Formats: sequence, structure tokens, C-alpha cells
Amino acid sequence: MSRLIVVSNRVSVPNSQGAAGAQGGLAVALNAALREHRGIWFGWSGQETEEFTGHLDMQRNDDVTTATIDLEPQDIDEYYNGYANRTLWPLFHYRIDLTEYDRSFGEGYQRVNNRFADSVLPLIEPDDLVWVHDYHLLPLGSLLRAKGVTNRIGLFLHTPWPPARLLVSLPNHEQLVTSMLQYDLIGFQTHEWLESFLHYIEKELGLTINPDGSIDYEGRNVQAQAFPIGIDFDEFVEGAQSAAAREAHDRLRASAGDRKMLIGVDRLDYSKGLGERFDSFGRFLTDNPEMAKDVVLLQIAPPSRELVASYQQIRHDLERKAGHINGAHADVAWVPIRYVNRGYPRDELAGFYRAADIGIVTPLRDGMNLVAKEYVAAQDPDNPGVLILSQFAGAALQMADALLVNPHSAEDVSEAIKRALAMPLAERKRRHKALLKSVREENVARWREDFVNALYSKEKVA
Ligand code: GDG
Repeated sequence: MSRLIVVSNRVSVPNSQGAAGAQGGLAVALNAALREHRGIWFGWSGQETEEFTGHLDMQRNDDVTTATIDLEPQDIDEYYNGYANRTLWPLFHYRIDLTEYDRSFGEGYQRVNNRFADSVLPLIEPDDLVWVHDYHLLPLGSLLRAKGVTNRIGLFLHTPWPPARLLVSLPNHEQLVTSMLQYDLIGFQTHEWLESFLHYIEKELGLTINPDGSIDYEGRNVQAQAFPIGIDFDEFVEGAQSAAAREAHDRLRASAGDRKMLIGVDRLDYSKGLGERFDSFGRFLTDNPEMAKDVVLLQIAPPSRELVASYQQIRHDLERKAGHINGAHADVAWVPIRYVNRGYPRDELAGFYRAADIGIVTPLRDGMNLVAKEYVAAQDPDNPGVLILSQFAGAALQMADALLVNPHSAEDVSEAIKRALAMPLAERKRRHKALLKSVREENVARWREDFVNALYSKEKVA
């Protein structure tokens, strides 16, 4: 078995108390993957340094070795808060209205990718597989090739891939995408994102796609493929049965009394459709006054990327919206929206999911969405809740037995809430059984094995 070197923007290993706080989807998935593979996880420490030295901080944590570097404030501004989160993230989530193009961002992105390449280089041994993650590091493979790395290198993109018509609004888009053709394998969450990528390659770069989805470029062959990510099912179910989960479940149920509860859990991000969700819930309350006092929406939304203006704006907008809806509908003993800006330990989260009659997951765009899968995994199979899921989440392609909705339509979502509340037990069980099967089988171990095996089977560069 080849050793695995994982490279991602941030390295985040749970401590022995478990992963308290808002661990992003990527961190959750990679921890599960790395526990079984001997290898190294390389990335940014999250710390600032006045001057970049390239010093590697190596640590061994259970079965995972981590190697991290610190970055300069200017790197963090231009690469992380700049090109990654002000340019690529909004663009890849179809939000050209929020996409900022600044030359210094592009320069910072290249500089930091070079710093990553220089720093990880001495860790790479001849037979290692190198697995790069996400939109922060798209050019890393080509920079490693330029430094003589002939190992197999793969990239997995956790976000959507936008339609060619949007992508061409990015200055230097050809250069960015062409640099990706130095990978041996490029993985996407779904066929939809894969097809957008291949369409761009054909239309904008004029290259031919081979019948197996691979592309020949400059004497190399790069494979592009879909690998839908899943959750660590066994770990999550075990957590859902823990004492902490049971206690969280009972606490939340007791606080809701006989009311039905909806739960949303999302990083505070405009792609997650939180404002539209609040509006839809408000619409439900207005349209169904006879049911309104019997339901409550719990929205857990730990803040993220707080230095980026569009994230400050969404936080502000949501506070106003929640206040407005609560003001219009609340009475002395009841508020319809409980809006919580903090993270909870994973086990507690599992207890909250289980306590909720409806899981409401309505992103406007999402590469996959793991919350939808966690909600299903946490349910009591004898009395499961109902999942309402956006048709624009990658997860919708695997989860046809959820109530699929258009998150832009308050009417559609409001009707789905009504339908979910009235759904007979037999239908809930039938839908849950089908969803559970896919969440159990298409889990994170399967995702990792499929990706690593596909990367391993590529020929090494001569
Ligand atoms: C990106 C892509 C793709 C959330 N709040 C708390 C908490 N979380 C955890 C959830 C879940 C994870 O964070 C979020 O994962 P998602 O998949 O929903 O979304 P992103 O963070 O945007 O992830 C996404 C993913 O990468 C993986 O490829 O699915 O499309 O955007 O696991 O449970 N965890 C804890 N407390 C919280 O309060 N402990």
C-alpha cells in the first residue's frame, strides 16, 4: 500500500475530547480517511507569522502525522480571504454578483500555492500518492510537476464546478484550468459538476474528451471522474447513541414540549440559503396559522470566514430576518425561530438531529452537503424524521427519497414543511429506509477507497 500525503488549506485533527466547535465538512471527511492510512496531512496551521520561513511543524496525533506551515498576514489576506473566498468560492457557487476580482488576490494565490509546493516537496517519497483538496490549491499539482515531482497526484474538489458561461468571467480562467491538467486524477462530487468541467475543457480549451472521460494533454493523461463524498457512518451512529447525544436529545425535546421541531445546521454561509429558509418558514407560519404555534425551527449556524465582507453582511441580514419573523409571530411563551450562532460538539449535534421531526437542508448551491446525510444517520428507524433537501445540493442526486425542494421558492418549501409534518409513519419509514441505505453504503470509506484506488491505478509519470 502506498503512503498517502494529503494536502489541504487547513489541517484540523480532532483532539481527544472530540471535535468540538464547527469542524468543516472537509475536516470531518479527511480525519476519517487518514485514521486508516499511514501518511501525512500537510497544510496551513491557521497561524500567522511576520515573515514566511517555510518551517514545518510536524506532529503525530494517534495515527495521523500532521505537517503545518504558518503564513504571512498578506498571504492570508490575498490567498485565503482573497482569491479563495472572495473570488473562487462565490464563483463556484454561481454567485458572480459576490465575486471580486483583484490582481493582488491572484498573485497571492500563486505565491501561497508556491509556498505550499516548496514546503511539502521534502516530505514526498518516490511511491507516495499525493492527494490535494479543494479550490484553495487548484494549481498545486502543476507547481509540484515544475519542481520535478513525478508521483501520482490527484485533486478532489469539494465545491460545485460552475457552468463554462460563468467560469469565463474569471480573468485568466484558461491558465487556471490548464494548470489542473497536470494532475493524474481530478475528482468531483457529482456528475453534474464533472460534466460542467468537461464541457469547459471541450468548449473553451478545444480539447477532446476520451470515451472514458480522460483528457490527453501535453503527453499526459488526466482522468476526471465523480466521487460522491459520504459520512463516517459507523462513527456517526455510535456518536448518536452516546450519553452526550441522549442528553442533548432529551434537553432539546423537553424545551420544545409537544411542538414539532425543524432543524437546520450550516456554516454561516450565503451558499447555504439561510435567508431563503427563514423566509420560507415565515411563509409557512403565515399560510398555516392553525399549525403555527405548534412548530419551531432550530437553526444552528456557527460563523465562518468572518473577515470577508459578504459573510459579515449575511450575518447581519439573518439576525434582522430572524428578529423580524420572531417579532411578527412570537408570543410570550414561544418564539418560532431559535437562531444560534455557535457550534456544538458532534455527539450533541447527533442528539439534536434525532430530536428534530424535520431536517431542513436548503442550500442554493452545495458541492455535496454532509448535514443531509448526518440527519438521516441520526434518526430512530422506528420513528424517523423527514428530510427536506434542496434540489441544488449535490446530495440530491443520491437522496431522491427526501422531499426535494427549490430553495428559492418560499411556497415550495412551505408546502414541503406542511407535507412533512403530516407524513404518515409508514411513508416516513419507507423514505428513511431508502435514504439510510445510501448513506450507509456510500460512506466516506467508500469515497476514499474509490479515489485512492483510481489514483493508484494511474500510470506513474515517466
Ligand atoms: C464543504 C462543501 C461538502 C456544522 N456545524 C457544526 C458542525 N458542522 C459540521 C456538520 C458537517 C460539516 O460541518 C458541514 O459539512 P457540509 O457538507 O454540510 O458543508 P461545508 O462545510 O460547506 O463543506 C460541501 C463538504 O465540503 C465535504 O466535501 O459536502 O458541499 O461545501 O459535518 O456536521 N460540526 C460540529 N458542530 C457544529 O456546530 N461539531
